[in-house]
Formats: sequence, structure tokens, C-alpha cells
Amino acid sequence: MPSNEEISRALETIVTLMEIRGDEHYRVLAYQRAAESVAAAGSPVSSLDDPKELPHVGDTTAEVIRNLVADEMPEVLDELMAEVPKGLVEVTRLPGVGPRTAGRLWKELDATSVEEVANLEASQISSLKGFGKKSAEKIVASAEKYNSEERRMLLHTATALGDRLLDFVRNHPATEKADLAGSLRRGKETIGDLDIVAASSDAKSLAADFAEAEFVTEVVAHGETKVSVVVVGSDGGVDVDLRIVAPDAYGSLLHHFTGSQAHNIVLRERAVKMDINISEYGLAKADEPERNYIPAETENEIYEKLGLAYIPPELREDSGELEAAEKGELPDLVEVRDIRGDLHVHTNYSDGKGTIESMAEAAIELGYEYLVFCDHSQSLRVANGLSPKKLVEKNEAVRKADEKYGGIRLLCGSEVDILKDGALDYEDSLLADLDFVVASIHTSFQIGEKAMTDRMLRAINHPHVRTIAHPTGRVLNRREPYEVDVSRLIKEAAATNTALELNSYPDRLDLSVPYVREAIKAGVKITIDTDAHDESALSFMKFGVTQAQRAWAGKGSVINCLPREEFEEYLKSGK
Ligand code: DGT
Ligand code: CA
Ligand code: CA
Ligand code: ZN
Repeated sequence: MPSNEEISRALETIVTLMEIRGDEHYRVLAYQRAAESVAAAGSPVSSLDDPKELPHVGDTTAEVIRNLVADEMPEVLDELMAEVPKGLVEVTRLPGVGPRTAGRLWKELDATSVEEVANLEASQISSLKGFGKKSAEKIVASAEKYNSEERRMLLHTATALGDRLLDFVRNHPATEKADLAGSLRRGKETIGDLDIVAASSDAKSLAADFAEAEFVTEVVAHGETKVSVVVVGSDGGVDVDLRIVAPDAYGSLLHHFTGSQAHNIVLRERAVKMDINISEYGLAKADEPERNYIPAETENEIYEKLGLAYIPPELREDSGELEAAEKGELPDLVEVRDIRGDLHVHTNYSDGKGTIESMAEAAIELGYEYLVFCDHSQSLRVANGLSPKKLVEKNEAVRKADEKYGGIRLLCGSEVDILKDGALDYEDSLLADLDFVVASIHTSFQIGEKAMTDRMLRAINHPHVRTIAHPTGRVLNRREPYEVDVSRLIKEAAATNTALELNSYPDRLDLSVPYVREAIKAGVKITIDTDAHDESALSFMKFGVTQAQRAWAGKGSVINCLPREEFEEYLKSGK
């Protein structure tokens, strides 16, 4: 029998298709309300005598629910699917386009798929009532860019947007508490949509004002406790869900919508073994016939009732966190405030925008105790790599600056290219003069796994190489990692006392979390670096730290958490 979630989802599909078709608002609203009621029902709808027992379910929607429970195709859905061209549902996923807009593109311009929208002229769209030139251009551009692969936002883009929306919600007079939830709260490297949860005793007014906020381009669904909208992001529209509960149930709501789904499932299984049912509304005794969900005001209460230590959102991925929480063995996670320096930043000597001085001053602002300048090496001409002579010159400038700034230790480094055969891009004698050498790959990516692994193993074994930067070369949404046996790199890094970098650049975040975790287990130290090319990019550190947390890293595993003296000791003692 279909679950409440499945029934609710089918009702949502009806809502979307009706909106595309341009049905009257009140008709759509009836299905929207029914979908919400089903989703909110405390017990299986399939076991009800009459779906009309649910709030907001009338004759028409009750019949549809009966069909769905019996696994029959409701007439209304059948009709809609016959009438609305299939490709339009995908059109609603375009940034800035909700079902109503998709419906208009279909009816007024005959576009029934993303491809057909891409083939429109922006001027055709802007000639329609209610469309500006800018938004028309955006729609066409995003349709052109759209490939049917899932498009996900980068963590920093999602964070910036999420913080802005959260500010709005928190500043609303009816809001008591609010947080970002979903994958953003868990710090995932890419984010599908934004989830915001709020506690309010006047959900209705908060929901209404959120739906009307200036950043909203389209209201996809608007109920009393849930609003789904499309918001303008920096590169297109972003789906945002806001859910609101009474303050006494806030912990339950926040927990449920933080996820991950996998974490929620294993937690629910554990609860069932303790004769407890857990839902977004609270905890209930499983043996009571009338399930009476007692809401949790804080997430802590939920974990406590299940005999677990509080699990930070970054660890909620069903990767061993329940077991560790039960045994009191959760890691003491590294925090941004534990970071004492940045070991990989660029200057205008190669392809950076900042100077030695401006980068140093920005690092002082952050309270850092040391900073390593790593410009590109000679063969990387596209990035203005430094000739040996230029490197020597730069080192002198760094040492001079180091004397000038008392509060921070400025150090000479290089991001030296690992050439195709695994040799390094500078002579050993030059490398020996540096305080810290970062090695990495920027060319010849396609040489096959074996050659790539050998190439990198050779670099790892080089006596002067202290860390390997962005070890898999991935660029999120743009470039797959090159083929390399990362587990072998990890073993060799452990054997040679070489660190591996967790690059904090938002489109890299490389090594990725599972490998960082594997590296730490193998005893490898990591460097969390920003690879900053200007002063502001030094703030990317937080994204790297979040990934390190997701990899269960404590500060003991991170080289640049060492206090200055210990770090200098580490530099001096070599590999
Ligand atoms: P995303 O948006 O793809 O980056 O990933 P999430 O984790 O934010 O997923 P999303 O937005 O679909 O849902 C937010 C959270 O709500 C999710 O982490 C767990 C909870 N949730 C949503 N749908 C379901 C579901 O069908 N079953 C369960 N158990 N939990 C769900
Ligand atoms: Ca989400
Ligand atoms: Ca969501
Ligand atoms: Zn770099």
C-alpha cells in the first residue's frame, strides 16, 4: 500500500500539472491542502475509513486519495498527463521558472521542453505580459545551459543565499527561531535546494510574508505551514522550502528536515527497536493505538531519548555516527577557530591579485600566526608560473615582508607542478631553499590511472614535497577527477609522512570527504588550505573546515592547526 509520502507526492504532481495547465487558483489549492494534510497525518492514510476525516480534504480530493490508496490512476491525473506535454515538468526546474511560467511558455509560445525554451528568443518571452527583458534573457540562458544532469549549487553560493533568506525569516516579527536545514546545514559540497525551518506561533503571517518577499520570483506552493518558492540566486533561480511549526515542536522539525534522509532512516529503525515512533512531529510510543506524537523542542531531546549523544549535522550521513554516538565516541571536530594559518595562497607574482603585503594583512586580520606563499612554478605559463630567478626574487621579498610584520610568520613556498613523468618543475636545490613545498597537477590529466598514480607516487616520495594540493583535480560542476588510485596515494602519504590537502576553494573541495576520512584513518595529516588568489578568498577556509568535519577530522589531524612554534618545528624536522 502506498505510504503517506507517496500519496502526498502524487497529489503534489497533480498540483504542479494543474498549475502548468493554468487551472483556477482555488482548485489547485484544494489539492495542495490535501497533499499537506496527507503528509502531516500521524497514521497511514490507507488505513482510514474515509479520507475526509483529514483536515482540508473534501469530496473531490477524498476520491482521488481513495484511488491512490487502491493504486488506481485518479481520473484527474490521467487527464492532466494526457493534456500537459511531458517536457514541461523539466521546464519548471529551470531557475526562475515555476509551473505557472512553464504553462505560459507552452500556451503562449508553444515551447514544451527545455530544448524548445532554449530555442526561443529572449524578446519573444519579454513580449509576454509580466516578463522583463532581464528575466527573459535569464530564462533562455539557463535553458541553453541546462543539461538534464542534476544541477546543484556550490556550497558558498548556497550559503550566501541561505544566510540572506534566513535573515529575512529571523527578522520577521512572528519568528521565534529559525535555521537553515537540509544539505546546507550538513555542509555538503553541493546543494540541491534550500530548506528553512522556523518556529512561530503565527505561522500564517510568516508564510504569507515570506511568499511575498522581494526575493521571491515565483510561489510554487503556499500552505499555512509550508511555502515553496523560487528565489533569484546569483546564477539563476533556486528552489526554497520554508516550513513552520509551533515553538514546542521546533526540534522535531529541524531534525527531520536537516536529514540526511539516510540518517533519519537509521535513527527511525533504532527508535522502532525501542518501541518509539519518530516523525517530524515528535516521538510516540509505538504500542499506543492512537499515536500521540510528543513534540521535541530541541534536537538534543530526540537524541537523548534514543540514548545517543548529540550528533552534529555534519555527521548525519549514516556513516557510523549512531554507533559512535551510542558509545560516546563521536569525534571532537576541528573548528575554524582552530586554524592557525594558511599554507597555500597565491600573489600577483603568478596569477593572484593580491600582493605579499595585502595577503599578509588579510591573514593578520583573520588572526593567523603563519602564512605560506605558494605561487605557480615555471612550466605553468598560463598561470604566469615563476622562473627560478623570479622565485628567488620573490623569496627575498617574502623574507623582507616577514621582518616588517611582527605578528605573523610569512613563509616561502611554491605550488610546484608535478610534470607528466612525476618529476617536479624546479631543481631540488631550489626546492631545498623553500620553507614549504606544495605539489600539484595542472596539465596532462588524461594519462590513465596507472600512469597518473605512478606520477603522483613519485611526487609524494620526493623529500621536499610536504603536501599534495587538490589531489584528484576535480572541479565541481565542470570537471571530473582524473583517474588515480587515491587509496594508494593515501598509503604512500602515510608511509612518507607527506600531507594531503583539503583544498577549500568552493568549486574544488578536494580531497573529497570520503577520501579525507580514509586518509585520517590511515594516519595521514591533512592541510586545509584556501588556494586564495585574492584577499577575500582567504575566507573560503570555512568551507574546507566543514568538509573536514564531515570527514570526522579533529584538529590533531590538521597540520595548520599547529601553533606557530610547533609548526616551525614540523617544518624544520622535514619528512
Ligand atoms: P539536497 O536538497 O538534494 O541538497 O539534499 P537535502 O538533504 O537537503 O534533501 P531535501 O531538500 O530533499 O530534503 C531535506 C531533508 O528532509 C532531507 O535531508 C531529509 C528530509 N526528507 C525529505 N524528504 C524525505 C523523505 O522522503 N523521507 C525522509 N525520511 N526524509 C526526507
Ligand atoms: Ca535541500
Ligand atoms: Ca527541500
Ligand atoms: Zn594553487
